[in-house]
Parts: sequence; C-alpha cells; structure tokens
Amino acid sequence: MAARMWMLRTVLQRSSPRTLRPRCIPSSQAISKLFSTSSHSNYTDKPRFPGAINCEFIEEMDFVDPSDPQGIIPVYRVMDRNGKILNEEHDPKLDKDMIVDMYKKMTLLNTMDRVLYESQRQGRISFYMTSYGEEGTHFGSAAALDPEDLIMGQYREAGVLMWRGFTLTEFMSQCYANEHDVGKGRQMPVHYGSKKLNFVTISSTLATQMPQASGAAYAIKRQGKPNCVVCYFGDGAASEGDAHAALNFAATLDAPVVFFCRNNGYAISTPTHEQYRGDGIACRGRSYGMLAIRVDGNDVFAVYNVTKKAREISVSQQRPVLVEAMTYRIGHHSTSDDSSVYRSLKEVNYWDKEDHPISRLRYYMENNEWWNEELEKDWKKEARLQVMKAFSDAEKALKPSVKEMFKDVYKEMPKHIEEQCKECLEHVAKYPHEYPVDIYAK
Ligand SMILES: Cc1ncc(C[n+]2csc(CCOP(=O)(O)OP(=O)(O)O)c2C)c(N)n1
Ligand SMILES: [Mg+2]
Repeated sequence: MAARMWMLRTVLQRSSPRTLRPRCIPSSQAISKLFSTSSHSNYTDKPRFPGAINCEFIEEMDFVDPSDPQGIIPVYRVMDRNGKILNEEHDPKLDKDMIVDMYKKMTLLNTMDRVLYESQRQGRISFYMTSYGEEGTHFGSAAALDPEDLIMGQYREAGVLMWRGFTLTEFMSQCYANEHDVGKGRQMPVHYGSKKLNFVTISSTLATQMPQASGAAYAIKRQGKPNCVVCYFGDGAASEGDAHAALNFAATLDAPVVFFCRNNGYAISTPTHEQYRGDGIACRGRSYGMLAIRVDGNDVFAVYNVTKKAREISVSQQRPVLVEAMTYRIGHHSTSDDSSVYRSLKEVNYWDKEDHPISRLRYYMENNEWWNEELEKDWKKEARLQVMKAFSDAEKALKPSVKEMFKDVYKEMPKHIEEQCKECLEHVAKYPHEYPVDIYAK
C-alpha cells in the first residue's frame, strides 16, 4: 500500500465529491524510487508496469466489454421536454431578463438562418450552413463562459458568437464578403472570426482547431491567466487524427481547455452509428484520463450548468474537460447537401416538433408566465425586421477594395507584392469595362 501511495502525486479535486476522485499523476521521481531497492523480496505483488500504474493483477481472463450497460454514460438534463424543471437544486436560477434574452437570440439566429439559407438558394451568396436544432448547445454554453475565454469553433456555432455580441450586420457582412466584413471578404460564408470577441476564425478543414486549442490552452496556462479555451467540434470531426492528438496533448500537458462536442447525429450523410462503435464521444474522456460528461444539448439550462462547471474545473484545476452535448442537426448539412436522400422526414420532424431546444425554453417561459402568444408574434416581427435590414444593407454594400487582396500576408508588404498590386490596379484602371469596378471599394 505504502509503495503504491508514494509513487503517486495526488491532486485533490475541489469539485463535486460524487463524480470527482483524487487525481493521481505519477511523477518520474516516484516511479524511479519504486525500483531503487536492490532486494526483490521488498517488492509487493503489484503490477509495476510504468504504462498502467494503478492496475491490479487478476487470475481471470476478463476482456473489457464496451457494451456493458454499466459503462454507458447517462445524459444530464435539468428540464423535461415540456420545459418543467426536474430537480429544483439544478435550476441555474438565471434571471428573467437573461432567459428572455437567450430565447430572443435563439430565435433571432433561427430567423437569420432562414434568410441567409434562402439567399444562397437564390444565388445571392455562395454557401451557408444553418444551426437549426442546435441552438441550445450554442447559447447554453456561451452564456456560461467568461468573455476572455478563447473560443475555437468548428463552423456550426454562430449562436456562440451572437451571444458574445457579433451583430447581425457583422454576420451578414461576412456572408456577403463586403467591405465591412472584419475578415475583409477573404473567407467563405460562415467562416466567422472576431479578435475583439476572442473567437478564432473558423477553418473548413475538420478538427484543425482541436490541436490548436490544446496549444492555445497551454499558452494560457503558462501565462497564468484565469481563463480557458473552449473548443467546439462535431461527432464527425472527432474521428479525425487531429482530435486524438488534441485530446492527448491537452490531457498530458494539463491544459485548461473545455472540449465541447456537438453530437448532432450526423457528419454530412454519415450517421453516428457508422462513425464510431463506442458509446459516443464522452466515453473517450476516460481513455485520455480526462473528466467527461454527457449532457442533453436541447436543454439550455443543462448545457449552461455543465459548461459553467467544466469551465470552473478547467481553470481552477488546470486540466482539460470533455463535454458531449447530445442534439440533432435538423437542417441539411449545408447548402451543398440534400439530407432527404439519407434520412427520413419522420426522423427530422420528431426533433423539430417534439424535442426542440427553442420550444423547450419557450414552454419554460410560458410556465412562468414570462411569455405568451402575443409577445411571440411581436418578437417574430421585430426579429424579421432586424434581420432584413442587416441583410439588405450588407447586400448593397461595396465589396472590399482590390488592394486588400495583397495585404496582411506579411506584416510589411514586400517589394515584389507591392509591384504586383500596382500592376493589378493599373491593369483594372486601363480596362474598367472588363471588370465590375463599380461594386468594389476604391
Ligand atoms: C479534413 C476534412 N475532411 C473532410 C471534410 C469535409 N467535411 C466537411 S464537414 C464534414 C462533416 C463533419 O461532421 P461533424 O463534425 O459531425 O459536424 P456537423 O457538420 O455535424 O456539425 C465533412 C466530412 C473537411 N472539411 N475536412
Ligand atoms: Mg455532426
């Protein structure tokens, strides 16, 4: 027993005693001390393999069975599907204004999605992705964070950015790649980013944000800041090699990062039952030595509680936490997809009509008499007006100046790029009728 104890460095958890045990991390001195004795008789009959320091010997041949129901991770929730709080102790007791604000932003995102999706169908923008059905994961998590926490998103987290204060005009300007876009029109639509709001620009290449998040979290740790990185990723992205590298680096470096998986059932047309054979994503936390939890992503309060706690653990104990938010992608993957060829309308309708994060929050507000049909009608009208105003302004705005094409790769523009820029501008000035010069800023 003593031998086992002194080989461990124990870091006590400050959180919920039921789920969290003392954290045992072997130190290299402790391991080498274990073998410092010269007499074999001093060794206790314990496994001493450095690769698995806490195990025991057994004489039965016991394969670990992944389908053992004991190991299946349950889904934490606070509200039922009718917006009823199930256990008062878990009610985050957010104030009415904040809850109404959450509801308004969830529905505003919905309205913005409808308008931008349609605008792509009409050929006015090149691409779009909706967040239908996943609004609970966005707003529940975003509301639980500190504004200084760094967000590294995948691409379907527009609500997180909206909660942080990205305006409708900023969303629309990005999708229209106009001169007001903070990204200067250089990214595909929905590849948002905002330095001001600590939201790293989206990259299409799946899972690249994950090792970057581990690295950024390690940097935050070294700077001693009281913040974490929150890394969103999908069930499909979790199959990328980068996901493994990210989770293992974060675990071994004790990096303060919350890995937030939106498990929405699909990676484009690949359903989760073809994506993995294990119990979703949360079960992987154990194999990385990471705390993990599964939450009902359509329950905005449960997502809020879980993210708040995960963030607190991550920052105060300097370690990563894995959150798996269960939800459903109601829309097509993107405007490049037609989901009717690989899933039934009945399945989609269930999530749209029976278990939707927006209706669940609405039931909750109605149960409290904070919301009713009339307020809903007025807000819908107001939301549509706000979205349409931002939409038409963004569409009318000029595209960024051609000069922008040559900037920002180097901090100071090198001579040869300067010459290319000059040549391009002279060429366009010479043949203005060949180019749509009127739609670009000077
Ligand atoms: C490295 C890489 N491989 C493939 C793709 C094509 N691709 C784009 S999105 C996507 C599905 C991702 O699914 P998931 O992570 O579950 O996110 P969701 O779209 O469901 O939100 C795929 C395969 C890509 N962008 N990058
Ligand atoms: Mg998915």
